[in-house]
Amino acid sequence: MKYEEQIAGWEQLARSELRGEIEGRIWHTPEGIDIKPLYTANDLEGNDYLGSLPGEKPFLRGPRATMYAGRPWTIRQYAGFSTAEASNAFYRKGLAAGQQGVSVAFDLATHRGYDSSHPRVEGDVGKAGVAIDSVEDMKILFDGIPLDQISVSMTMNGAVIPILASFIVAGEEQGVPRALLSGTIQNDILKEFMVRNTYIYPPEPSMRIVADIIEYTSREMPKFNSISISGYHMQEAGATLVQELAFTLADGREYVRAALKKGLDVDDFAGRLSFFFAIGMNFFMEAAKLRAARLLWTRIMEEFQPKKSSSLILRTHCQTSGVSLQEQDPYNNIVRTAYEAMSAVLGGTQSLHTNSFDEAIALPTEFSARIARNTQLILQHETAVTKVVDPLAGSYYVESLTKELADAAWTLIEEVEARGGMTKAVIEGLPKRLIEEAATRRQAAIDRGAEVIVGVNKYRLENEDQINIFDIDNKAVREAQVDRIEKIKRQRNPKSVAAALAVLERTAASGKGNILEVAIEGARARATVGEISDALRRAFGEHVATPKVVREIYGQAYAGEPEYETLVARLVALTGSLGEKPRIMVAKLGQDGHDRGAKVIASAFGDIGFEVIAGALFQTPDEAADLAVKSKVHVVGMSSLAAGHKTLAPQLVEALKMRGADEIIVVVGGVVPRKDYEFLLNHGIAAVFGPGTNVLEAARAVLDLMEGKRRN
Ligand code: 2CP
Repeated sequence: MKYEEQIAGWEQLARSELRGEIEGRIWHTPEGIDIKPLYTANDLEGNDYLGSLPGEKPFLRGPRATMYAGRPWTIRQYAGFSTAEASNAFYRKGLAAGQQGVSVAFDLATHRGYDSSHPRVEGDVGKAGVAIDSVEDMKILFDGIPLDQISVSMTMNGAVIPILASFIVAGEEQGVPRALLSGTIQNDILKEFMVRNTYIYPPEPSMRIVADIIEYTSREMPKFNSISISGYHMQEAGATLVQELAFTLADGREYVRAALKKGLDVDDFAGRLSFFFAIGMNFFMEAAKLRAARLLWTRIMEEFQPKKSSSLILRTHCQTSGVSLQEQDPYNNIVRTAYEAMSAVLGGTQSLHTNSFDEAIALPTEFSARIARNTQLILQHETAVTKVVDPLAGSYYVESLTKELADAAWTLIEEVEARGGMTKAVIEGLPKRLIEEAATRRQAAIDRGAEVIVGVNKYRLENEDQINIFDIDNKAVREAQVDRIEKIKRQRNPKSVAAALAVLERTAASGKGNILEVAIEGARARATVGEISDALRRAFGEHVATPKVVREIYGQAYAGEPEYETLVARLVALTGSLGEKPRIMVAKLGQDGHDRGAKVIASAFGDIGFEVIAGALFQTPDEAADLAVKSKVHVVGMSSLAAGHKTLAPQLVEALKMRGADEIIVVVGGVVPRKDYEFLLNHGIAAVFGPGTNVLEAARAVLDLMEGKRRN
């Protein structure tokens, strides 16, 4: 029988099993790729890469010939909290228990270039990462960890100059010359403007910083990866896998151009560019995404005509998806993470972080961190997945998916190119808008139950057992950091500090010289992270984003559905009785730049019929209260994802009271552990919406509060 006839036979069988058309079983993915129930050899037609081998161009099957059969991926768990001492102890324990590399999470004050003593960061110090104010903290962070043997990743973008400078000096003072330091600095500023928001300076000088770091590390630190070009945060912010792939690679191309503009030879730095992707729950598509990424990166790099084949290779770190973790029935997260980890490994990652099951609500405990690490150890030692290179190769489905993803991403990459490259596209706001639209669409799909999340919108438990979670005494950390800063300032030579900072400011302002090179002198003289950042602020200015809200995506997804229309009608009635639309301000306080939740809420509430005022990022409680009063809002919705809520929410309530505006209803949404609800409710917060809240339910609750207030 001919193959076509065989397939026609299958179709007939399938129709009779389904008692209907097969077309109804096609899954229309958010990526715009239609997934069929069956893939056959016909789907491989026109696929030019089936015969390629791992370690060879175009590296689709892996960057190394032997992959994990030669050396397994690095188990690199991202961690950091409170003080350098506490984080150091955590790293040492992790390394003793099988972790193979270190990955530092800094707190948001450090990310944004503020010392712990700065008044703007009161709620942020030591919360979502470790507080690092100077070389002294950095030395404690790596005490007893040999920096010539253990590779260190540092997730830092905004304050990348003082942090990398302090790391280099800490290495030197540990007896490890910079040429022997191995590791990776994230140093990927473009995605900060799109989604992650820990930028400090405007895009153009920020790109110079990236290029200066590539220049310096390629010359002085041959074992160090100068950048980790990251799609992770795009997916976390709601990007489809095609968007994540396209924008990340387009960012990479932009960084290569920035480095070439500095006069570097492509072969001197390309081999030390690295990548970072998220791995979510779409199991095969995620693995295919990594294969497609390597294929497309080779295509992009060939344009620059490198001589070394290593310049064409995409090497990547992966992290299991944070947004796939749920607060409800949290042990399910262990299962989710294990599947995601397997997908990353089948896709051929070089390094991997597996999330802890409690990370939807707090930083990991020792217990949850152990399970996360063991998830990878079990993969490496018990499942035999390391024995064979690229085991998915030749799969009709995965090969077809790899090509479809690559084609779709390439179209988007070309669109960015037509707009003049990624820096321009970012300034115009194209990627940010597309990602926010995708995020809003997805939220509507979850709220409507079209996308099932077990334990959240289906199979939900009636009673949830509370799990132990880890909390940080933010006040104690801040006091300890302030004491250390004061001690350093007493002991250092003020003249050397002032001179180093003046040189740094001049180097930045003049556009000549290497900023990292001169910042190292500042760090050595014990200039703090805040002082070095301020010198650059004086030269470059600061970036201030204007918040924009996407419209008519959430509403469209719900159009005509009774529960949505009922809510819209309630809004119309309330608007009639108020004589104006109910006004809600969505506020982000402190240095928490995670704005996916805030953006989705603003967008959905706007569609339902509220007038939405989107507050700027990084406001203090006083600034937010001023804006709320000026805008005459009825409700402030504070979105908190970085654990600052217990400090910042009561301060906001107080600030409104001081302005005589205590009639404004304050609600809090985001990553708020249940054990904090009572505290917030006792401090003037009217309602708390934790992770997994259905947006329509939140809107209903806000309306109840407003109507209740009018009746009283
Ligand atoms: C690898 N090697 C091999 C083989 N495989 N040698 C022989 N046979 C093999 N099969 C060699 C490599 O060439 C390298 O040596 C060494 O072994 C280490 O391997 P690697 O593949 O380079 O692994 P790595 O050192 O772990 O580096 C992986 C990355 C790096 C991806 C290149 O950039 C990295 O570690 N990134 C991590 C980023 C990270 O952790 N980010 C955290 C994000 P040579 O070096 O001598 O060649 S935190 C996220 C949060 C959410 C946030 O951002 O907010």
